[in-house]
Amino acid sequence: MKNIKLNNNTFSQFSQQASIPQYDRSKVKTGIVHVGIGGFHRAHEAFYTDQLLHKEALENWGICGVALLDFDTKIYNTLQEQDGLYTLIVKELDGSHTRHIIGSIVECLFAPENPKQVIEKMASEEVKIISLTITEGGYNYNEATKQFDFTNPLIIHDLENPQAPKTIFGYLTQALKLRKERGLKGITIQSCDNIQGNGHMTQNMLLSYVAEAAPELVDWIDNNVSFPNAMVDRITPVTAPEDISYLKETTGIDDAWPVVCEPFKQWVIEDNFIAGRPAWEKVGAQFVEDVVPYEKMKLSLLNAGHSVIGLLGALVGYNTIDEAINNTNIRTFLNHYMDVEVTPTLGDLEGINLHDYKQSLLERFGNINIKDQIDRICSETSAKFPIFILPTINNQLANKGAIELAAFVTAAWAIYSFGEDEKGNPLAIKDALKTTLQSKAIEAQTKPVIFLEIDSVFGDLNTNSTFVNSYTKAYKDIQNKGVEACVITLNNKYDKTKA
Ligand code: CS2
Repeated sequence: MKNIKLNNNTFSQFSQQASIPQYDRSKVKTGIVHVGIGGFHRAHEAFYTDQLLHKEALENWGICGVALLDFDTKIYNTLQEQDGLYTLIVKELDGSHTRHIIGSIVECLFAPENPKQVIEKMASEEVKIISLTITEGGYNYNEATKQFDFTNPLIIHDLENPQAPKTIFGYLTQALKLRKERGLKGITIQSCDNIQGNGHMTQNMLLSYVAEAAPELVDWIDNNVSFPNAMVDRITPVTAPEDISYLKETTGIDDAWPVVCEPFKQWVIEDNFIAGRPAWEKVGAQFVEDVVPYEKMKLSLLNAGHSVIGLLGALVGYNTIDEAINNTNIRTFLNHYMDVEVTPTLGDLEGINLHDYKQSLLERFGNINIKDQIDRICSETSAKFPIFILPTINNQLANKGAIELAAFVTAAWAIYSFGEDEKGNPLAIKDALKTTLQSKAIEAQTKPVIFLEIDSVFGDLNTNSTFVNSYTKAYKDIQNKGVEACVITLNNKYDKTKA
């Protein structure tokens, strides 16, 4: 098969191999600036928006994708060369692939190359929404102080160089300043990251920064910017080289960076858009008044579930989530964790069948076609743990509930951070706190509690004797017997308690 590079001139040739944009892309104008054009955005918001552009003649909701970091050069160059087009490959449960060529990203900007252009774009009148996928760590929140981290060198840089910022906070501040000066009213800043109360978090962190950088802007933001909370969901593994070559070989589509994802998708959003919004509900998003329970459920079951399987699975020696969850002992452990320790913390979830939700997670994690990398799941655990697992622990401790399984996972993370699995193979630790994690992990081998002293991750958990005792016991058990033997013992105990 002849391979053809994907771009605006060629995409219509692929109508047999994929669904293609049926709308006139040249008419679509930017209404959304999205920061962070990695896989997740392209499998989620950009997909929903593309679907909507098929339904509505409203062409003012195109997306301008912004690559914020130096590290994003490759995705920026790829999307530039492909006129914003890319292939979304949905890996169905039966092993087949459904392909969509997505056309909703109509412009791309590379912030490190031209910060002014990005600020101008965010400040332009036609932009009504600035949405973000900047990862859990991108919000610059410190778990120990419960505040914005002004010691971050990038933040110090932005305060000193307001015209050439490096962080999202520097960019937003400059753009909002311009909007105020120009008399523009109303813009929504919409987080699409996995954080409890992601809208509130964005608002609080931005206002903390602005209070230092441009205090005169605080009132204007209070009156003119809305920050909807949202729950976002679609498992999107890192695209593997085989995904790119398989697409080329089977379809002739030469796409330098397609995105692969699972069939499931969910987006539950608070309807709080001060300057209007696309009718995403027409393509499956849910608008609700209170998104908190949905967020809590997803973060503490799905995302925490991922971390549980990832950390235990990595130590046992698995590479992908499906391999680990298809080990019955690990699967049963996760079931117990969800039922015994997470479920009591979730409160009322009107209209949701929690039992079905938990079962669906096991099915999604078990999808053998997805091949979601354990490396991806365990990366940046220092930013994920405080959001995915710590709230469950704190809640359970406050209510004198069980924490043994969460303590076991924490111990597994401490041992994981040493950088070797149980077979002696190296584990690639990818984490902003890597150096700290590794030095604490070494000390923890003789005194496990030392790992809990990383207060930006654990807060004051190291002072809670119930947790420390359980964690220390788990640590020693794993050291002596290995993860799987311990998991079997715990499963036996909880099988009986639940029976
Ligand atoms: C994962 C998420 O990063 C992680 O650890 O749990 O990326 C997860 O796959 C998505 O949130 C699914 O919606």
